[in-house]
Amino acid sequence: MNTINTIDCRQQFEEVLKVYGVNGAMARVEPYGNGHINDTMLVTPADGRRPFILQKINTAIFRQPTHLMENVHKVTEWIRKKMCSEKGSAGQEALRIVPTTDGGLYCSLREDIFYRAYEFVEGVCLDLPRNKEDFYESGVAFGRFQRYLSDFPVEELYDTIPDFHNTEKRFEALLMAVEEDRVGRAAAAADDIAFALSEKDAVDACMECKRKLPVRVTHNDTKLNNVMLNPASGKAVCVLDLDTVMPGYAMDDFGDAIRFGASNALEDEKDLSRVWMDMDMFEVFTEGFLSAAEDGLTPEEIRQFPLGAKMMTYECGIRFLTDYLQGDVYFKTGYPEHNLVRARNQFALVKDMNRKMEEMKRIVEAKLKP
Ligand code: ADP
Ligand code: GN1
Ligand code: MG
Repeated sequence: MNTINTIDCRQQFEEVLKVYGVNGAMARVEPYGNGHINDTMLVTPADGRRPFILQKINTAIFRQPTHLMENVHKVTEWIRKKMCSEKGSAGQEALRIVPTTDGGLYCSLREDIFYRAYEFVEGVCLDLPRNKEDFYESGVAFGRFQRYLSDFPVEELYDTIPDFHNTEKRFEALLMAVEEDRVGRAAAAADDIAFALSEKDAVDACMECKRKLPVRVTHNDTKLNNVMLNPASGKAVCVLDLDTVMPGYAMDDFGDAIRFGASNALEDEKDLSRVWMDMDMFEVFTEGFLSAAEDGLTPEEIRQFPLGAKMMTYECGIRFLTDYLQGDVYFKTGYPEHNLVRARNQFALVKDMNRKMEEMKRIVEAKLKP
């Protein structure tokens, strides 16, 4: 849950809203969505103007918000053009930045305080798919995203978070956090740390595999709740959360989506007997993603999707664990053990994926075009 102390922030919101031509004293501003990173608000102006999304960018994580907004602007304009020229794209949207009154992409109050606004996209955003169709559609949305950007000049994008999906660097960060044990939590997480370390060979194999794959423009945060679905038709409307669009690997976009949406349970489910990968969900996502992206991907990239699923789940697990050991400085948390619960949950899923690896490979292989 996006918890923001709106009363404390009220004065700042009013200042920002003025830059967007809105009388903040009269507008309704409510925390919105379930993102772990930015402060997201739904703003409903009193003057009848359409509601919009206002986000305070997390500048502790995104150190160059101006670069980030340039990326988002370029990518959304590019996708919009592609949609216009493609038949069958009715009902699809690309995120639209609301400019400030003087045409800016963001509003900066101070060196480290950045806000940006997006037009509100109508629809439903889910933390768990309600059925196979939801997950299939999210696969279509991310597959399409991949295809629309397949000829975007990748060198034009900034790395908004360097080494974001460099699992080896994430592993090293975990080792450092264990060694430092800054807040004295390592003992409580000893078994979890041991599991993380036991997968070191998989980290090396994944790094080796990526060296042979093409670098693409990827989303890098392909959670189901970063896609908007049309509540009436169930079709994907829009891919959200473009902060991490940068050079990356298709296997990571595929994998991160499986990590989140093919799990039987929420990312922070404590009852680990409920945490396992649903192979039907795996299969429908593969179908949806490939139906929309396949022509732009090589068979070798597609063959690495099962490894992507496992490694993105593992990587997310070690990121949660590292954050727990560092005192919850990165992800938003709802209670003190939240990151540990999330890490255990992700590791339970990795274990299930290890058991199901051959089955995943068979499904993917069967979907490759002859
Ligand atoms: P975070 O980086 O913190 O995850 P997101 O950009 O994903 O932030 O936004 C958090 C949530 O807010 C999304 O999961 C979605 O529910 C909602 N949201 C974000 N942008 C929009 C938008 N333009 N229209 C409607 N809802 C949105
Ligand atoms: C964060 O921003 P959000 O909530 O969509 C994180 C992802 C993690 C995810 C885990 C910029 O995603 O990398 O996989 O939490 N985003 C960033 O739920 O770190
Ligand atoms: Mg998000």
